[in-house]
Amino acid sequence: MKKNDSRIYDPAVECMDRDELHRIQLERLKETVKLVYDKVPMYRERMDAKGVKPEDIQTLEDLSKLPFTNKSDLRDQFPFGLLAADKSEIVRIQGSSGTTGKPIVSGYTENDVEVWTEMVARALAAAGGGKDDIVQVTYGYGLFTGGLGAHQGATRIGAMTVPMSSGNTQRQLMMMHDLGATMLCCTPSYAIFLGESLKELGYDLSEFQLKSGCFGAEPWTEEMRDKLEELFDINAYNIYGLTEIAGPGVSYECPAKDGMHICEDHVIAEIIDPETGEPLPYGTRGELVFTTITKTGMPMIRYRTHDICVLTEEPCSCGRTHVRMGRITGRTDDMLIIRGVNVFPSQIESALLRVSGVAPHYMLIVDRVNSTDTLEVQVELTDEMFSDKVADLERVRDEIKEQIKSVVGISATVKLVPPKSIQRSEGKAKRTIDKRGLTE
Ligand code: DLL
Repeated sequence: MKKNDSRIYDPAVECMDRDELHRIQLERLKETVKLVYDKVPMYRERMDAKGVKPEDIQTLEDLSKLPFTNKSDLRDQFPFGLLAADKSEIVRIQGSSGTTGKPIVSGYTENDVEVWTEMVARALAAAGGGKDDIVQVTYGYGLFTGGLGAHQGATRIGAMTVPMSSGNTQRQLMMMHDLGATMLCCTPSYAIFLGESLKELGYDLSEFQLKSGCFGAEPWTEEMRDKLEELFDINAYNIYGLTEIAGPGVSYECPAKDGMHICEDHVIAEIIDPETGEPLPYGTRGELVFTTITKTGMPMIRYRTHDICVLTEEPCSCGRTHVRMGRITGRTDDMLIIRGVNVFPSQIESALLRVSGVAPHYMLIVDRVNSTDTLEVQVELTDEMFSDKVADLERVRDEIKEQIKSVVGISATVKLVPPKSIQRSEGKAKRTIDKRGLTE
């Protein structure tokens, strides 16, 4: 593994005394609560319903008096219902998958883009990034926050930024080799695929300059870290984030590689019991909840991420004082992340419903073959279709594939199965079999 030349981007903030940090958090929390109460009808109505006024927030513990926010709120308020700023102040829209075919979107003011940029700059510096680096950004550019987020952070640290976006493996490797990229930002699964392709295409690793990578947007494991560090001879760092809060950089790993520091001067993290909604102490596994305290476009109050992890307040050997979150070990909902794309079974269902002749009985089988996620969608035929000609069945299969691609944005293998062959469940239908072993 290459030498670790990690830096602390903003020591005054990242290594701040925790009492001082809490003081800043409280001040910012009060401002944010007042802002949403004044500007966002949904928050005002919910706070009124709970009998909470902005003045009731006097300590950080008072946060638990506030109502939760969910992905469904972003869907219901789509596209601009949750804005706390005037639309004319919004300079960017980013988005991610919702539970239906429509994405959920978040609006950013200039301030929000700045805050987010700073978060990613911290992550890249922690991974050794600086002005002498060449950062290859292989996250997708577009509504997805990966590409533009990493791009902004890399530009901020003064690195030479290479906006490759995702896909086209041969071209990625050629550029990485010819430009001498020193850092790579992409999903961990694609990074493994790139590393394996590098070998297969006969490249000599000693001709590459790569020293580290910031990998995230999907769950991964320590085994994958070992593999990546070996394949590229680099330091592989985890980076976490979500569109609703900012994008990548909400938390990031330092050289201790023992959890991701949360940018606590910009967000307050809680762990709650997903069943009861009660806050849980540090060290207990539960659902991660974020409240933004510096966002002005679309602040989020107690946003339930559905990601399961543990928070620790234990001091870190790197000197940063912000709490760390462990790897995401599961979700409390049925969201899958396939090739870095968030996929809800309900989206597949709505794609199937657009095709006549198929029953709404289906099963998603997710696997990882040669380091690439695969999705097989097994779809039950109706009795009428079952007796149809092969050509007709092929047409149905192609149509399903097309609809899935258009609704979900990823390609799937479609397998038509006989009527009544997919097991019926008495309770909540089990729609997915995930064979990747990434979550508990
Ligand atoms: O995935 C933002 C991002 C881009 C993070 C690039 C890191 C790197 P969304 O598309 O909104 O945003 O998806 C957010 O992805 O709630 C987690 O379930 C999952 N996720 C993100 N990072 C990690 C990670 C981006 N490091 C959802 N480990 C989150 C595990 C992750 N899961």
